[in-house]
Amino acid sequence: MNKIMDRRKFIHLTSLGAAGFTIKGFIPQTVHGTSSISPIVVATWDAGLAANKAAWSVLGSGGKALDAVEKGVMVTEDEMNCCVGLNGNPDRDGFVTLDASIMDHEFNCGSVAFLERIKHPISVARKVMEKTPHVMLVGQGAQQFALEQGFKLESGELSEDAKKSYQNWLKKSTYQPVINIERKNATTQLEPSKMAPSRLSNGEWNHDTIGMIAMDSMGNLSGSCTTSGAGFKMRGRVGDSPVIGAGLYVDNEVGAVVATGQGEDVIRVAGSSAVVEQMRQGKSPTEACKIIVERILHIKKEKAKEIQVCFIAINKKGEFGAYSLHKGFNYAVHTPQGNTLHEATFLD
Ligand code: SD4
Repeated sequence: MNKIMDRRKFIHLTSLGAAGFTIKGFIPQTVHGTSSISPIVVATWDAGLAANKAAWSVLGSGGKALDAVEKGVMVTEDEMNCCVGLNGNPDRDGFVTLDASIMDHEFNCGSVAFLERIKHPISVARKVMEKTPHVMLVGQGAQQFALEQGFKLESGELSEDAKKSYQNWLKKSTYQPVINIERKNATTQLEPSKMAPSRLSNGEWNHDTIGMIAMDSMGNLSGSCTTSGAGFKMRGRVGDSPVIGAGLYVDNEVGAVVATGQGEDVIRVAGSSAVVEQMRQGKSPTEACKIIVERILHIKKEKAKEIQVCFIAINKKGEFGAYSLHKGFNYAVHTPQGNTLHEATFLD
């Protein structure tokens, strides 16, 4: 691994179509001496731009962070091809299985894992949080609960793209989870350790999760995370996204964090919770994310080359930050000034 490069690259995209502007962490403002705080929402990857837009329709009109983070990622669950929602790549047995979690400003949280044939796992996760005494439901039980709550059972048929990818994968299948090299040509067979997100043939990282964290005008934090997980994973495999403290964590006194990348390695260090704890010790969101990425590097050593892990974080002051193991992770930030895509600082 090379020395840490402390640079921040910035991609100038705004939903307003205006020239980009640099935001180095946004400090919430007191408006006219009231307690009104400027909201902020941050989401993983470039799909975060569209998700943020939907979240902003809630936050921008004074709505709750919890509603915003649900509504935001629902866009990605609907639209994303390959890796979030029912259009995602299947497991090695040909079934799409979904993981999602949500957490509010009062330590309420809910999640679903290994959920099949339900379009919006994030909304089922919210129902788990609000309607049950539990935090997590999985598999058939999660599906049964979703149906009881009025969710529709979808056909379970793979999308056209997913069918093609799966057919390609089957040709060489040795019945191991594989890295999803390219959507059009997802045939490369690698070891189980090399799962999502994966390197594309041009060396960039593929991505397959939407994570979102937000602060509303009351100063309350919430977060959400949803994914179809690693393509062609073992049947029953669950990643970090539905694991509270790993893929997502919110402590309203400190901050909110969400992870994307190789879930197994995020779970190993209780990633999102660990980042929150660093912020509690006074670290900035970026510093806090970096410390936990370094911890993963320390554990994985040479094998860190094969995986990607990324965190985004916001603190109670509305400052945001991100860090990834390798180049290529970007994230979207929506404030009252606009919706912008940023490239995260990375270790190597
Ligand atoms: C998982 N963390 O299932 C997810 C995958 C992911 O970008 O985030 N990929 O391990």
